[in-house]
Amino acid sequence: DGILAGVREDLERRRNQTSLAELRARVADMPPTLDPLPGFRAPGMSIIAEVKRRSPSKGDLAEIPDPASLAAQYAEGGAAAISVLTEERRFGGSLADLDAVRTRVPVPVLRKDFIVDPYQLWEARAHGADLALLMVVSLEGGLLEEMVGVCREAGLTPFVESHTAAELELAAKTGEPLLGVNARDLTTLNVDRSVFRDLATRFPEGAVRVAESGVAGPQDVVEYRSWGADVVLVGEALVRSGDPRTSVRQFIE
Ligand code: IGP
Repeated sequence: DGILAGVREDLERRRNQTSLAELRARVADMPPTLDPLPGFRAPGMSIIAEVKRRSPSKGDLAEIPDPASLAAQYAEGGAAAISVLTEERRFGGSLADLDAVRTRVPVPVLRKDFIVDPYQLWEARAHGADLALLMVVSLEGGLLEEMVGVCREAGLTPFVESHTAAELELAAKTGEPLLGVNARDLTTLNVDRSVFRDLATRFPEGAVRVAESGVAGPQDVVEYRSWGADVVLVGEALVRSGDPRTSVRQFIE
């Protein structure tokens, strides 16, 4: 598939510049990661606010000259965590964005990318991430379990994303508590929030239920909450709002 081919090519280029051993040595000298789960489990709605410049479905979303400042405003508005899209070709992100955001916010930071190789997890950790996205659809044949194990070894909280009932079942089998359902179908790029509603009852007991994509305004957050979401991940609506701090605040209320 097109996105993954580019992701793998970019990853091999970076691997040639910085070895896994080098990354691991850097991580060994870093402070421990932040645990996002207490914030996500706190009463009321939690928001993961995303730094995203572009997307394959919408093209250019926003110029973000200073991702750290955007993230700081998200955190001031009360975001429980910040998501940073690091994929370069389709989303216009980078690991530099992750570094920048890490230095500016006190809340946990998620590396959002197409993560298919343990190298990317050590890289996430070395660049300050506390969480890493694991998409079930791109981690077949035991790779999901392996990647969950690498997350744990690196001190990262895995955030396991599904889009179908079959994927959510595989996600549940990992035993991980932080599970998301993306309302966007990544093959058609179509967003349908009822995908979350229909899967909401299939999360395992005790999981933190994250609804991803398709929030245009506070009423959509309220709807996701009525379907059982503990956390909502919002990108486009926040990067396009003129006032990200106030927007996050309105989404939580
Ligand atoms: C945010 P939105 O519709 O609020 O901009 O969506 C987020 O859910 C979306 O960026 C996303 C994503 C992904 C992007 C969810 N899962 C996996 C890339 C890869």
